[in-house]
Amino acid sequence: MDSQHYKMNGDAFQESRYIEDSPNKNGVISLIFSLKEEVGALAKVLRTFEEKGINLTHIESRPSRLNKDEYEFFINLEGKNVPALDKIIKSLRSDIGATVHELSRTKKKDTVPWFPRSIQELDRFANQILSYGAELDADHPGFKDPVYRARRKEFADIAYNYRHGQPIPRVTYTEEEKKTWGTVFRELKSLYPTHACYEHNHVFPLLEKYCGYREDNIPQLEDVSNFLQSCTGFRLRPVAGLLSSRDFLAGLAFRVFHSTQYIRHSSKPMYTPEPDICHELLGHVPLFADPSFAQFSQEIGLASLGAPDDFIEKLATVYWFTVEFGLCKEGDSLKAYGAGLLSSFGELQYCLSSKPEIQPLVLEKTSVQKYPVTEFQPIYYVAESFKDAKEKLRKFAQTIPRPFSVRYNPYTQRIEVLDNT
Ligand code: HBI
Ligand code: NLE
Ligand code: FE
Repeated sequence: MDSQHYKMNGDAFQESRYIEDSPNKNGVISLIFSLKEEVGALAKVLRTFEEKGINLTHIESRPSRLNKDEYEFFINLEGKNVPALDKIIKSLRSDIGATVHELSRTKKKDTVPWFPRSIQELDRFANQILSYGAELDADHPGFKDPVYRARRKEFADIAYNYRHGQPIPRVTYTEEEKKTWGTVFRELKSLYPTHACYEHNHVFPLLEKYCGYREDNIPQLEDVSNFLQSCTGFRLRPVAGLLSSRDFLAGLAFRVFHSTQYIRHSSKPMYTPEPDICHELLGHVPLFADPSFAQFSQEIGLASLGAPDDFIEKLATVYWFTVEFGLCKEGDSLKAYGAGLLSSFGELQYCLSSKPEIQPLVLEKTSVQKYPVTEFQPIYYVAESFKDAKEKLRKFAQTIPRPFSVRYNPYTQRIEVLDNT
């Protein structure tokens, strides 16, 4: 994770009020490296530090205990320019053959976690997945099914190789996969008129008309992504597995939703703890076509950019109790708008029964609520409206300690950073 915590760099074309790399604020970095005893060996190394403008504040030497013909050098240096330092360490290892040990990199409080500034940079998340989509745990219903496992690997590879701007590869789903989809589709469709929120019911017929939403057809991510772009500018990109909350939420800031493409195992159609194509297409997609909901989702993403880890956890929890498992008021009744509810036949009925606890959405409380991830939720939070949820989120976002604010420029598809200090 450390290499991700770079000091923020202002872009060359931006005005000076934008955050610039500010020197002298980073911590001290300690290194030990060993060199063969040879005339000029140390001078050569020191020159590389000089060339990159890195200031050494301390140096000690001692004969190496491990290799008799080597000397070890202990140095402290100012951690101003971490990317340059990373290059030096790499070249010490490969060009000079030195052994380098990094002892400490004291992270200063004011370093901001790295975040993507342009939509293309979301490509970097592809190889940072927490669990590769093909690695199934022993308790996964597909764990002992070699055909299912091989299929999961195919989907993971599509996502792994995907780059921003490419069309999402179309998939020919098997008869078994289509049958699973058909079951989920049919059962859920019968519940939506009574259980789903207005917005979901409003968009669903359009998805049937334009995107091939049918009991006997699994829609293609590419078609759905194009449809969403025409509604709210949201787009899908395939993802090989679970992303960290930080990366997943960052996508939303660009109106990019990371979507799985595989389907749940045929033995458990009514509930799965993992996202799958049923969850994404039936749960998430209809809501991302709604302008007010799209705005709310993007603002969670914007609030997350460069936020400290504890706030990322809170925002992920807010995401969980809204986008995933949210209920909303409609007149005197409650409806589901959370995707985790709208894609689970079992939980969609349960959430509007008298069994679970229901609470109003209060972000100070909601953001610290503990929740299970592999069973029905014991508690749900009710939003007055998407507009109300968005206003609450904006207030909440103001409590995030960030020395800057962000806004998304849809013309350049870049995040603009405004310095608040
Ligand atoms: N990664 N691929 C993927 N899909 C998700 O729905 C997802 C994720 N990572 C984290 C996450 N969801 C949420 O639990 C929140 O932490 C944002
Ligand atoms: N439980 C949901 C379903 O069965 O569709 C998926 C939830 C993903 C967070
Ligand atoms: Fe989801």
